[in-house]
Amino acid sequence: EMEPHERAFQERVDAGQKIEPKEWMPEGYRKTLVRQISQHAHSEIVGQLPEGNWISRAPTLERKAILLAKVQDEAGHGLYLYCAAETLGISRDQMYEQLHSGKAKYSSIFNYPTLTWADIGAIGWLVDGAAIMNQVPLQRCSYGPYARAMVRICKEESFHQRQGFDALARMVKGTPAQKAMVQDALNRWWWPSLMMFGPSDDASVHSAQSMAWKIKQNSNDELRQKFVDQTVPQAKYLGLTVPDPDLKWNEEKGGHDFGEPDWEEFFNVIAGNGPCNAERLDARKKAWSDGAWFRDGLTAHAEKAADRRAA
Ligand code: FAQ
Repeated sequence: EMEPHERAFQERVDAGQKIEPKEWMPEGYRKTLVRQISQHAHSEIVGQLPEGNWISRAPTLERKAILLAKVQDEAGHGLYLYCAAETLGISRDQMYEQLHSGKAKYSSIFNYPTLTWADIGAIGWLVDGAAIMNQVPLQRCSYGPYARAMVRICKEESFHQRQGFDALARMVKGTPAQKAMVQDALNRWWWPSLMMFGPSDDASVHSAQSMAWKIKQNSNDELRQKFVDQTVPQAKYLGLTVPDPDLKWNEEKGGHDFGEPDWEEFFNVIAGNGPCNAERLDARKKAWSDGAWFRDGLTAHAEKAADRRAA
């Protein structure tokens, strides 16, 4: 029952060809990409806030320089991704409007507070670690501009992940209080990091279609499993305890069994009711209104320049 256009499109996707801007695509494909890429962009932009909170309080000049660079990278990723979404016919103003009105989501993880310096290490280690796990397969996404954006972004995320692990590796060798601070950070960030991969497969409304279109290559649960298997030995190396009593190695499946994230908490956070949702959105809305004079100035300048050219 597929239309000829749609069948030809699916055949190209199945053959592993990239779809490029302005080529014909099903409306649902375009909408799914706008949703996912814009949410991804918003995540990078909102994701600057929890870490930005610590730039002025980093413990050394070196750590401060590293954190500044990381947060700037995230701004770059956001702008890069907004550009990728714009190729699908949505404007940046429309995307901001969707973020500010609460219509567009951003990653649940950024609605948790950064209470200590160890949280900054934990974000690099766990949050960037989860982001890489999710984004490496997106480099093979069927939509060319998104796939290509992911290549550079993944390289930078690897640096972010290592700097976080390095910061924590230093702290766990410090005083007992420093080590306890790292364990506390792991306790608070572990489950929210697992939630970054989205709801369990049976509750994931978009996965089947997105996988058929090769926007996603793996299911949410597959990537969550890979993340647990990769991260548990790293926690062990740091001498930390993963806060999951059900966590154990399963020889038969060659992976870990682990507990169920608190899905009620997850759905509550993505509905806008997490610990920092209001604070994050207010910060973004304030940045938007504080920048109004600058946008107005740019527009006025562009209009004058156009008038001069016309005259
Ligand atoms: N948070 O049917 P599915 C970063 C929503 S990394 C909020 O499974 P899908 C780097 C989902 O949108 C973080 N909402 O959806 C960084 C949908 O709602 P909708 C950003 C979530 O799309 C590190 C509903 O639940 N990375 O920023 C979440 O097939 C450190 C049903 O879910 C990306 O965005 C969630 N965790 O799969 C920056 C990666 N999970 O839209 C700063 C690209 C699900 O119908 C510091 N995105 N939802 O209203 C993806 O891979 C996918 O969109 C998933 C969700 C896997 C997130």
